[in-house]
Amino acid sequence: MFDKLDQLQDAATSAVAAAADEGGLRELEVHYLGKKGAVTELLKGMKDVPVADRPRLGARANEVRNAVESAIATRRGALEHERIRRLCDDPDFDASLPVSAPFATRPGALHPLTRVTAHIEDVFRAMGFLLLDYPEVESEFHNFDGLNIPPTHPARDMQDTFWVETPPGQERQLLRTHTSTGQVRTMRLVTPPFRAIFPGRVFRYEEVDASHEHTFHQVEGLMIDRKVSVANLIYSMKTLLSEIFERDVVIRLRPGYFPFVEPGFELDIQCQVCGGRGCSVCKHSGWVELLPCGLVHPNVLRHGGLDPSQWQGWAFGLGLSRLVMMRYQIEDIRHLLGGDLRFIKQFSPAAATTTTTHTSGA
Ligand code: FA5
Repeated sequence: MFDKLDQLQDAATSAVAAAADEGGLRELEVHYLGKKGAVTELLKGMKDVPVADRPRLGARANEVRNAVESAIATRRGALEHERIRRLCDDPDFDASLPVSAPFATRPGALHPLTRVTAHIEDVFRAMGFLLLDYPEVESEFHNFDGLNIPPTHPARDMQDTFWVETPPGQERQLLRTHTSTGQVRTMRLVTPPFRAIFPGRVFRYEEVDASHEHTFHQVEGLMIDRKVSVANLIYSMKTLLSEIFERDVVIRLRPGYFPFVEPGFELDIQCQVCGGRGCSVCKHSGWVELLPCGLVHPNVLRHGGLDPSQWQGWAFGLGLSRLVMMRYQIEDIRHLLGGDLRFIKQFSPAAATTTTTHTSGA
């Protein structure tokens, strides 16, 4: 068997090296490596080999397969090279001619989520914020307990969770339901005072509609200092919104409940898709929940290793996907991650100046 494998490798590599064109090469590939190819056929004889020799034989068969595969790749490259050389030598071939329509390279467009994220990062970097990145698969502690949400707390039901299978005895893992997972991480990582943002993808096991996705994006903001105020928080959020929208947008602030802030607020924006008249995005209310925020709860500071009598903080959790919808008047959140290129193409630099409502078919 070992001799047969040696012979097979020699025969295959010589035949491949002599293959005259791509068609011949493909035939050899099938002949030697295909499902019913020579290597597989030879291995059928494995059952007659003593059990002790089988692992060595298997390893040798893999070597032969790899050697033939690599010979084919080398020959394919050489044939392609020859083909291009022949083309270039052809006096009728003009490499400077423009490419005809179906083959022309089309300029790409940045996804609106990418554009707005980059813009937000610029705005906050200019205000001295750190830019941090945290895992999407998270511990239960960083997503819940560290944020003052113990297992029995009803707030856990506010965010339906995708749990990750975890071996018994290990801390439970999940797909983070919000970017607030970075709060305790940052407090433990960076010496205060500091300010930071952490944008990212989050996941929730919930029903999808025009304004709810199971996978969406948020940007968390966190500032820790000796003395921080709600006024400072509101200033940062207003700066963000005026930079992104480049015009005044109508907002409203109302009390909001989150176990990890006290007091907590909800900042809503007037729906930019319908101008506040009511549509499926704002559930006919004229308002879209965008930017919950508040002063960091003392228990969260403690989990972060900070003494609440010395340090204070504020935090916000921007609904980035919804901000993008408002910014570009996108009437259904499902377009964002739907992968339809007709949608993304509308955001090419030339198309970005339009103010029409964006749909996947336009
Ligand atoms: C949170 O996720 C909190 N972590 C926010 C926070 C951070 C509060 C810091 C206080 C301090 P909420 O579940 O409301 O809160 O989500 C925040 C924002 O994400 C919402 O205002 C909304 O804009 C967006 N959002 C929530 N669920 C979805 C969804 N299914 N699809 C798209 N966007 C969503």
